[in-house]
Amino acid sequence: MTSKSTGNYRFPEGFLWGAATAAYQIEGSSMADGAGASIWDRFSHTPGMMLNGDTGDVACDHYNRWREDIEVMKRLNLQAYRFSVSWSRVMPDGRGAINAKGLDFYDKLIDGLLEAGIEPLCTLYHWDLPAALDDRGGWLNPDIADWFADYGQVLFEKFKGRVKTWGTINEPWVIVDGGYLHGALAPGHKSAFEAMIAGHNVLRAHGAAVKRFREVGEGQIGIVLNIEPKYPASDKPEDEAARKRAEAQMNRWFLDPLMGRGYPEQLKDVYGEAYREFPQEDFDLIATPTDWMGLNWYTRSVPENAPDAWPVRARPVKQIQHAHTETGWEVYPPALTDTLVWLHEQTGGKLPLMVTENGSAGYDPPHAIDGRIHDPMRVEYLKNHLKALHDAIGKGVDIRGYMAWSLLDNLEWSLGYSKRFGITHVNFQTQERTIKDSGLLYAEVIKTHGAVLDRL
Ligand code: GCO
Repeated sequence: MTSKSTGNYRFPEGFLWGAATAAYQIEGSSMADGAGASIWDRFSHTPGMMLNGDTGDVACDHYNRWREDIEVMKRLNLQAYRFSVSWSRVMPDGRGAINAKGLDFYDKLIDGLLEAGIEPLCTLYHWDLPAALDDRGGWLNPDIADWFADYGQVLFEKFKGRVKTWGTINEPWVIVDGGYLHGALAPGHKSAFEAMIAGHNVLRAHGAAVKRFREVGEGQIGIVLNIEPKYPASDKPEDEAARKRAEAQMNRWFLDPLMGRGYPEQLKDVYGEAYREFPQEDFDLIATPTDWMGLNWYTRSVPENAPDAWPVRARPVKQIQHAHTETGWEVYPPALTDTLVWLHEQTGGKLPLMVTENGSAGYDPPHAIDGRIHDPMRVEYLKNHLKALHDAIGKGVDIRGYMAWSLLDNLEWSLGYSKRFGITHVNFQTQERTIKDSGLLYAEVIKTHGAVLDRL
């Protein structure tokens, strides 16, 4: 508060700086100590589903190296760490019996973080559904709302007073679009009929967990959405209609019902005969008020009308004037500002927001060179997105924190280890960690509350 820096990019007092990961992407040892399999264990062991046949069997070996990883977090000056719990580690069958050793892993991790002065932000679900629940229909089974709330209760009670900020579900859209509509992610289904139902049950499960949290939990709870803003490709009416369909299918499908507005009308046009009506009581459950919302943000898109692109009938136009990351995603930082302003408006202007993921895949080498990893593209990306984030705060958006994706290079889902998003490099042969140039910059940003950005 008494700092002398008057830099434009100084962030508000109490702004929380951290980094994020997800269980299956980093932990490894997914079957250790009595854990049950998840749909990602199954999917990654199904030939042809993963690039290069990669699996999460070892990943970053975080299950064994979490102490070392907390040391990395300290060197990065992190104030917070967003991680997810593997449901089937804690409840091998997804319901019923608790695996004490699995729960103990997170118990120790949380204590270790608190000891290091790092605030744990806990996500209940980051895509690794217990395989035993998938055998009962997974997200297609309406009972999953209760299973999820019961699982949540185990964590709410166990970590009460230690975890203060909770996230229910990470990116409903990706769970459904990847897992049930296009099939590129576990469980690998391809059906619009299923997607409508799975999406609805993901939202119901979120609502049921929030309700349960109010009964037995303590702290703040919210959901984490990925929003990729849709910019106009032209002023042709058919492109504007395509833009609206894309926005409805990717962003408003989940945001609107959470805000009590039901499904956006364009969803009917997208899903046609697969579109379903659901009872009002479901929508009431889904709109159970939360304390905050997380935004995962990577890029924007510029969709044009494309009648053959199933089912949205829109296809992004490549913006060749801008850089693209290694995943082919356009680098366009002003869209982060726009998205935060939009989300602030869409959520009624009162819900605190947090950027729960933001980052980029770059062309990093497999091993450190002279003890360093130079990642100039990621440095640029980080710097410019932090400035864009600051601009949104300047426009009056209530943003409480920023979690870089990711603490570590890790398993990028079906792309395996081919894409590196870390601010810390992982040598997957030796498991050696090296903080990248982007991580060094981030540590400096945290130390100076953003003021270092004035010079960059
Ligand atoms: C996500 C994902 C991460 C991905 C990242 C990069 O929540 O989108 O949670 O798991 O690794 O987004 O694609």
